[in-house]
Amino acid sequence: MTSSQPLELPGYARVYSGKVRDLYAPLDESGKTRDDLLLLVASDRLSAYDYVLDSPIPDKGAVLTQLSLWWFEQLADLVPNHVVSTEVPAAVAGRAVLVRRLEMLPVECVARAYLTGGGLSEYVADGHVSGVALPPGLVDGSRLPEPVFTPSTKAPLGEHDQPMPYADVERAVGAERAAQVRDLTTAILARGNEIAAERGILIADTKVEFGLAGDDVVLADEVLTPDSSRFWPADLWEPGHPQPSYDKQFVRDWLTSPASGWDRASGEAPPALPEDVVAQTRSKYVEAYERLTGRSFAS
Ligand code: Q0T
Repeated sequence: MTSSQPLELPGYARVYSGKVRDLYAPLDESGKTRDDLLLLVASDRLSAYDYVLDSPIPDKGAVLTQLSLWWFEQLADLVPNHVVSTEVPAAVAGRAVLVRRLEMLPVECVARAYLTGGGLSEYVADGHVSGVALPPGLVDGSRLPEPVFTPSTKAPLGEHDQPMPYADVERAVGAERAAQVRDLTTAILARGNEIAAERGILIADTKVEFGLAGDDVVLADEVLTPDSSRFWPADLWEPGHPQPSYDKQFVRDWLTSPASGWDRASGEAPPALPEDVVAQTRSKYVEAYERLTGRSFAS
């Protein structure tokens, strides 16, 4: 079963729908929303070129949820996480997690291990990314000497995150907290790449979100999935040009081919995907999960 529409879940109130995930609050016996827990539900929706496509990818929500849970375990010695339970309603089995409701920090915590995208644009302009000076001669796809923290603002749905100067992070959360989340974010990406590199995947960059439980910083949201990170196939890595995406390359290639009949510049929504593109894309998510975790994905 493919799941792309937000559901009505008995016993829960929907509190937020993002591009690809939905958040619910559990209701207590008297029907009031509990303030201590949330249900984070991953859909099978796929975004590409800033559109949520009409064609869901079967099992994508479950694969990414299981991958995120596996990464939380791999990172548990670095940072506590928000997971409370994987016992969830049958309608969202495998693709939802019950989490601790945190006071979220108002920062998208991004770290980059390879240079591309917005980080590359900043580097080309003045040799820095997010205030950090980089060596000369780097090109699209170059590995950075070490992961760099490049925070961004949380933009409302439909808008793009903006780079956030580190001094603004300090003003928003305090200098000590800023240094803590900076160091955690780069450590998460470094650990991710240590593990992924042995398994043929490079993680170019990633976005994580932290919340507070009292004074403790807790890792929230999803972690080191292809939706929160750029995954690249290691065997095709060749600095000097844009790298193929591990998960979305079939979709991008088809949407930009004459076969789709779609013109990205037209402002029109992209067409539905052919079933072979859907199947190939599903296979890439499953392959990433199986390579990284060494587990088989049984749907
Ligand atoms: C959150 C309190 O994109 C988001 O949700 C996807 C639907 C971002 N988001 C996270 C929260 C979480 C989490 N995760 C938490 N543990 N506690 N808020 C709110 N929005």
